[in-house]
Amino acid sequence: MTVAKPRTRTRTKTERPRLWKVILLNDDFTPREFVVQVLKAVFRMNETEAYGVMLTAHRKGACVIAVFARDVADTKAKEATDLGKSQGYPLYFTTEPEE
Ligand code: TYC
Repeated sequence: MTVAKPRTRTRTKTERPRLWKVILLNDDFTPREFVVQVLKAVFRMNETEAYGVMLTAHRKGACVIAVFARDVADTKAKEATDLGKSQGYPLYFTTEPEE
């Protein structure tokens, strides 16, 4: 008697963890130059990159800054938001998962 060997194999899928976007939100009070300083300090941007991101958020209401692992995104968003808060500004960074 011939016994057919099963031809299906089970593969363990390890999906990569999703990356999280850090998003800068515009407000009417934080000085432009302060936003640029925070972007340079927390996200290691140069003047040109930081100015461009600040201007996009200013004009469009929000701007995606970068993507990180979730804990890094959350930590950086909080650190940057806290820098604004320490100077009395409502500057706000939020995070959301990439699709
Ligand atoms: N809109 C602010 C102003 O006119 C500057 C600003 C830009 C604030 C971007 C926040 O995410 C921001 N002073």
